[in-house]
Amino acid sequence: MNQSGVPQEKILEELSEKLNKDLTYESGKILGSMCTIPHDLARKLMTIYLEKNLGDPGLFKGTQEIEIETIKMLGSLLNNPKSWGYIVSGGTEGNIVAMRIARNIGRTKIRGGTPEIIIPTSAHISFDKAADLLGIRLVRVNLDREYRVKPSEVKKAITDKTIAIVGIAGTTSLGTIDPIEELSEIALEKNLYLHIDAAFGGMVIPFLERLGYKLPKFDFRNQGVCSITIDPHKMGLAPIPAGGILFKDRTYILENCFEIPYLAGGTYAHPIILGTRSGAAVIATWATLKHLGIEGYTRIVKNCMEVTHQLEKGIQQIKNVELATKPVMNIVGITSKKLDICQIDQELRKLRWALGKFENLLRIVVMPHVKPQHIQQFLADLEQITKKSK
Ligand code: 0PR
Repeated sequence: MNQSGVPQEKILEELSEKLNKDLTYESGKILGSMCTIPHDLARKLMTIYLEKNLGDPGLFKGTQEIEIETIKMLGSLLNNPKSWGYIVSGGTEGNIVAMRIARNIGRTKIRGGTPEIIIPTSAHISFDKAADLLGIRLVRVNLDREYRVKPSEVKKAITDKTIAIVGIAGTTSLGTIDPIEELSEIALEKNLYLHIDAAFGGMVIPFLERLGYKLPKFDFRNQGVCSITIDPHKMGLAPIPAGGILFKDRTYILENCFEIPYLAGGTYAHPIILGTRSGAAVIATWATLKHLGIEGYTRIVKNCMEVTHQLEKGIQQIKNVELATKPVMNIVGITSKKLDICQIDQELRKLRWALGKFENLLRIVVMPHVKPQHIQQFLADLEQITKKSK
């Protein structure tokens, strides 16, 4: 820090220079992100209510009620009005919190040894973090040709140390949806905890269903599903930080809360990781969900799918690159049998296109900031690059 402080105008000048290096969503160049420009209403509310702290909800009872209402809205979207949960810092925290609850419930059943959870090989890195933090062993199960976990392999992977199964509704790399109905059957039969990571898909699939897409039931309609991660700060147009973790009902958390007795607002017991946390993000999420409603989100998802189909068709017309799989939501994987995908990515980056890069594919997430003209330009650049590559 400097001794005498710097005038505000100078700070703003310096900032604008520094932040010039950032890519912007408006430029259309950000094709590999699951985040986007938050809704205007959310932006406004974030600044107005910046000081609200849900780490001490007794001081902010109104904000706490708003969190409960937000969870109710997400719960009804996931077909369970009895859901109980929290707006958390993101999908990572949601998954870690769910794995902790699963471990605490499961470890009484396995009588010693390292608890195991079965995850698809497509699972997000947050499960590695959870396993490391919680002393859990991950058992990874392979995918079928459409990049969905194989229920028969899940069944085979179950041991007397298994405490939970994870299914994904909207995988990080390709947006595919695991056969959750079958996973639910297995979980019920074997009396195992089933967590669904719908961090991305949770704010997409319900609207695709309304648009007539035939997709597997991924939510609490399956009796075996115990918890779901669903992030408003991805396709929900909420500001960061706004993840969501929902449990089937309150009983899952009752025995698994940390109690903080000394708070100014009174005792608070909760099972999440953060202490001080943003009330403004919760208020902004509540407002965005309420304002857009089912119809608003359905429209947004419909637009994203139209752009997704434009991209899908465009890729099919470019020689030497292929779709990794037919997109099930607004995530598209590009692979190549002939060309080096890393090299293509490097060339795209020179033109400032920012895609996600996985082992053997490039990922595009067609978020609301990605418009038809951006895709048109991207496809033209990709075609040029593939012509030059060997
Ligand atoms: N579960 C799934 C299925 C995810 O895809 C992600 C994030 C998470 C959980 C964790 O969510 P948080 O990042 O909110 O903790 N997936 C993106 C990814 O890793 C996150 C992301 C977002 C990456 C924006 C880049 C980016 O620009 O690809």
